[in-house]
Amino acid sequence: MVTNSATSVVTIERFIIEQERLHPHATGDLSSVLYDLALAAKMIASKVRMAGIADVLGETDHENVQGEVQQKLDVISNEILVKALDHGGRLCCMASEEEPDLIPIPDNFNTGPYALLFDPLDGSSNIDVNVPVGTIFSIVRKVSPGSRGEMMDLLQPGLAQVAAGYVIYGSSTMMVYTTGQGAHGFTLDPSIGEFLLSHPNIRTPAHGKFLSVNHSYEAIWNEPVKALMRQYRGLEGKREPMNIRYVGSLVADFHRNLLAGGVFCYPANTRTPRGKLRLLYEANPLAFIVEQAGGRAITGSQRIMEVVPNDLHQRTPLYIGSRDDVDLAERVLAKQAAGAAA
Ligand code: AHM
Ligand code: MG
Repeated sequence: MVTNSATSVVTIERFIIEQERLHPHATGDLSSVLYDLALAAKMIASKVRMAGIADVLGETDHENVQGEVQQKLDVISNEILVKALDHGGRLCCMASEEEPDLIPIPDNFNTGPYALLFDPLDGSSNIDVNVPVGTIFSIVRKVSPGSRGEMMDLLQPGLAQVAAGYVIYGSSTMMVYTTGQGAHGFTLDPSIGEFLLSHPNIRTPAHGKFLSVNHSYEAIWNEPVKALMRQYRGLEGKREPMNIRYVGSLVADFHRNLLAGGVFCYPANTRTPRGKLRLLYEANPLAFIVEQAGGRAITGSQRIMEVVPNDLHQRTPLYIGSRDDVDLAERVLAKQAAGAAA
């Protein structure tokens, strides 16, 4: 039988161009940023693949007379992203989990109409034990008056995002992104070095079976959160118990639940009263993706993408995933909060 598989192969570059054509006034600037991100993702993927070997080389370097110290992969990933994106003339500034302040575009490069925020290697503490890690990114339009970006460009609510996505470095490397027209997934074919469309228009199930939460914090959760977890686990209420699956690597937990259905929760606790995860480059981009896939993301009481940020590294509680499961969080947390206030 002769198959016509060649016509169904869509590279990420081709897909980005086709998406751009849906916007008659598109200039190509956003597409260029997305290409550069895909390139950076491939470079990071190749470094992550070498993690165990690189660690060995790092120790050797550490002992040599030149005193070269092996850089940790999260620092390397940060540098790859900055160097892949800073000279394209499409960005006015950047921000990274790895850097305390705004990352300016060097004076010798042109600037452009977008700002980029990213977590270069989320879950990097898992690398030593070969657990999936990821890159998360968010793109917003420049709103400041000058040509160089300012903090006001970075401190925009998630609803201002024009594109967002993540890359998971797992058993395969995948990039999932949205520009507001669905969430689409691409798998890296390492033999040709291309991301190929593998998951067009991802839809997350309305309710799922997976509950991702670090249950070891139970003693430091408040009562409403404990009550919610009892409901998810079928210990109270009429729900079927959910299966607990927690990698401890946000991208890996989120990705599994996006495809298979479920909810990821990182509630506030008495040790981290504002939650742990960062609003601008962890929660917001994943919220944009999950909403495009039919799911939801809330702080507990508010839609994540409506939160107005006031700090670059601001943290937020996060409940994200299948619509019905996040609805339950909203209902239980609101009811319990009302009860406590009465
Ligand atoms: P990081 O940005 O320092 O890597 O921390 C974020 C990670 C997430 O990937 C993960 O969901 C969470 O921290 C796990 O935290 P905990 O170990 O408290 O459950
Ligand atoms: Mg992180």
